[in-house]
Amino acid sequence: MSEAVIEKVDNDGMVRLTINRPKALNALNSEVLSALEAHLVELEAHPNLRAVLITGAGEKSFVAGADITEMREKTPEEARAFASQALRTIKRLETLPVPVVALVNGFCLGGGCELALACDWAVASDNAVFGQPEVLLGVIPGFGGTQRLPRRVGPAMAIDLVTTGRKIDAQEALRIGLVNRVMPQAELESYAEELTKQLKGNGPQSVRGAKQAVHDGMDQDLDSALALETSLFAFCFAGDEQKEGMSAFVEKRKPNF
Ligand code: DAK
Repeated sequence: MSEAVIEKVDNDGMVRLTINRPKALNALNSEVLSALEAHLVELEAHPNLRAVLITGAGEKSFVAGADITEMREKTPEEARAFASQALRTIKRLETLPVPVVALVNGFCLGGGCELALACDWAVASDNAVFGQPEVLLGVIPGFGGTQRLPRRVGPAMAIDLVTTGRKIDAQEALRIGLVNRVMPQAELESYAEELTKQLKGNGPQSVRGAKQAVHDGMDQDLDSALALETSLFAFCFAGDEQKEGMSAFVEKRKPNF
């Protein structure tokens, strides 16, 4: 498989994907998108997948956007095909049944910000820079930014960002809810380790169920979403995880999921 995306999987189903084009600040070209999609297709079939972390190679950039050089000469038909490939790939990431976390280690612009928005949450290094600067290039966000950004930060802030194209720092991204946490770049690795440890300690089916309830419920009215939660909650009692988790509590020991 192409080295444009590097995958590391541990024995417990924790996966790390690294967008690997550091000389171009990990800009998303067709090769990167194809490689990413190929990894995601494999991960969709992984029987014991627990979580996915996604980051960019090097210390300067998560992803500095779609590849402008590659896009420059595209016809409208080619632009549509490129956007379709990106939308499909990003959707695959978003709909993985396990938590997907962006470790944003620098520039997170345009398609990079849209990639981070498809993750369940994002954690940023304090040097990270966010933005949807497409209007500066004569286009609009094409990888879902106009739709996922307002859902995460609200329409007023989203329209501000997509029409001015202004860049914001990690602290502002934290304030508006674009990222969950900000930390020195040197601490991103220990965060990843801590998160991995934490998720490994939890019931794998419960973690999947909790994500599903939030995701699927967001698209429904409240009563339907609450009914969905009830079904998923009841389903927990059909498997071993609930018995082990609650027995471990009563027996004052750690659960063995
Ligand atoms: N594409 C291609 N190459 C890029 C790039 C990008 N997005 N970003 C950086 N690079 C390359 C630079 O060209 C440079 O390459 P060399 O000159 O060394 O060969 C190398 O990475 C290092 O970049 P800089 O020398 O510029 O580094 P600086 O630290 O000075 O500046 C920067 C870093 C991130 C501020 C700057 O590189 C920059 O402004 N980059 C562009 C950021 C950007 O505008 N991103 C959004 C791209 S547009 C669609 C509609 C829209 C879209 C897609 C589809 N459809 C409807 C189909 C648009 C999506 C976007 O993401």
